[in-house]
Amino acid sequence: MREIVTAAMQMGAIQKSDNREDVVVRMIALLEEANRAQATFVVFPELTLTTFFPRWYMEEQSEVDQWFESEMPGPATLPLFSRAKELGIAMSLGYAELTPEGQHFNTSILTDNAGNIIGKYRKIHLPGHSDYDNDRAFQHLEKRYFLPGDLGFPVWRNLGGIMGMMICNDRRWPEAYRVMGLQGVEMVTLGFNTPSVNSQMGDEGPEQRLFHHRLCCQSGAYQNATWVVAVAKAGVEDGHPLIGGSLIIDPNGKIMAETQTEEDEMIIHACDLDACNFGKSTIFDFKRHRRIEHYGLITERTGAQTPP
Ligand code: CDT
Repeated sequence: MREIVTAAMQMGAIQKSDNREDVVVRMIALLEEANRAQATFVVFPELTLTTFFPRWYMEEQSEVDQWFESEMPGPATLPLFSRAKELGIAMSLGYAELTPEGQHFNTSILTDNAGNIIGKYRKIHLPGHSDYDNDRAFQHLEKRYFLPGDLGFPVWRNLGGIMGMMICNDRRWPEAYRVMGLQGVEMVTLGFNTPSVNSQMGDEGPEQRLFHHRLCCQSGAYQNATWVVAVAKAGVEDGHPLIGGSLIIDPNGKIMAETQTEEDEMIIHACDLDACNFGKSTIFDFKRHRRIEHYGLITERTGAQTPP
């Protein structure tokens, strides 16, 4: 057995007016709870430190930049890193990254249990749009505020296992899991901010949104024989609801734990990475069964083209 006691740290709503210091206090409270439950690895959501600001249309770059972190840890996040180090707890954490070169990314980092950052992933599948869209009930401006990630889908050895990260919309794309699956990934972490209603189809509410979310995460886990730990920022942010449904999913695609609220809520599971071995050596033994000579279109073509 190679068990990692893993906690999904769902965060409830963060309002526009909330500050990072207060959010970090909430995060440390969850960290203490995870420690009492003997977790050694915790996963926080996408853009953990602030409200989901891409719902707001902004024209001034200085206004946009206030939502970004130019250092990690920075003054507001240092207490979290210090406490995690004292407790020997490794973390996965999402935030908006502003690089020294002035680039903006939707980023997730991985730390070891001594508080060192050992991995960084920048969100590749950015949903939404770049310009104000009158036809939507609310905006989703990730394409305006972020560049597409430039680091690929790497994996890292941590806590005795092989770990990868993706962010929110990435979970809807099987390619993201598979690129990590081809590197032997045993646990994928992913944070999300998913609006409870489809801005382009009001009939699509939380039930359907949760269905699609579980469907993507469970199939990604099963088809790559990996644990998936999916963590929400949930609740109503300045009138805009986000789904909860944080999940810990085993390599068979089964949900082992799921949050029940849209508040700050921890769920925990002892994830045995050796449970990945059976799937990886049988039905999803990629080396024996994949037929890459037929997969060329996946990298040659972006959009669908129908036959004449
Ligand atoms: N944060 C994020 O990626 N949210 C998307 C919303 C898609 S609708 C524009 C998601 O896939 O949940």
